[in-house]
Amino acid sequence: MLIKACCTNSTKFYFINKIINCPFPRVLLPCLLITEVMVAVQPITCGEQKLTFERTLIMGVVNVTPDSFSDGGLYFDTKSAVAHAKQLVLDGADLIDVGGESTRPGAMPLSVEQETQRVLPVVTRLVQELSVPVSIDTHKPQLAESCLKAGAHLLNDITGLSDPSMVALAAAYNVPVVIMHMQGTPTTMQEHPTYHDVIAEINTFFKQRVATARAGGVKNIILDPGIGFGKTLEHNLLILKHLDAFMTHGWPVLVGPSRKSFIGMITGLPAQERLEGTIAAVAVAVMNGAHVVRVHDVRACKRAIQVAEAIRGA
Ligand code: HH2
Repeated sequence: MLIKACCTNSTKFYFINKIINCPFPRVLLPCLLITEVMVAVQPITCGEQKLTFERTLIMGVVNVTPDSFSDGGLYFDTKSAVAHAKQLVLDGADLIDVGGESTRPGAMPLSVEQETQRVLPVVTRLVQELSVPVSIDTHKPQLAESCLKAGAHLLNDITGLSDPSMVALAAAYNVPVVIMHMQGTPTTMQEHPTYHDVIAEINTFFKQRVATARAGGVKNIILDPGIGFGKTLEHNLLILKHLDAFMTHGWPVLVGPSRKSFIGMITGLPAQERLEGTIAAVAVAVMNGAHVVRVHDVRACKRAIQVAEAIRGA
């Protein structure tokens, strides 16, 4: 059922079929305002491949950094980063996302030269040696262009295309872009995240950035509400609970809860011990329609996704 009904609060969505089947008196139905039609997403062309989203896809994370919040230093040299990416593909990753700059809260920006030195050799090898699309996690146009020239298939921009050069690059190289929402910058984003209505405000951001990207010639877009990027614990929980509210733009939705601090706030556990919390968040995301999940623990999440999808499809 693709038509959605919406109550006065934009965060409260109900599928009409659920309402009709439920014991609420039918007289309530006219009170509901049908505001949005959920559009089935089109396949996205990614290099030679088409991502069809018939199931939730897995984006495996490769951090070529000394300081990432959960795996900093583990894959800092090209050899171990490439080996790790290959293992993630064997584990079930549908895409690989390569990043060279940590975006953990409080992180200081890196120069484009340093970031390029870290990721370009990795991306260059992965596009030749992997069977899945390779994404570059950067907001710096100079690095993005070097990676696109080397054959990268997708741009993952945590600043949501705030730099117009990123729009121009995605259009010129005809690659899909992940438009992620963030309030503030990684250095300051967790100081005082404030929203009147987090879901509505992210949707407004998506509307604006999608319009800019489309006007600039970008053909394929993936939307990401940006778990942990200028969000409190409550904001992150609401985003996961109401993930389907972001499906109304007609573009696939990606979500990245993996090992993030909101899981630590709930469980009291450090980043290396957040696998079970990650799996719970991924299962909820799948139930709420996530098209792509960005995770570190691909094998375990793949198994959890298979079960969540079977339940969703029952
Ligand atoms: N999260 C991180 C980095 N990039 N990109 C998207 N689209 N969505 C996310 O949620 C996202 C992202 C942070 O995770 P990680 O890369 O593991 O950590 P670090 O930034 O410390 O390297």
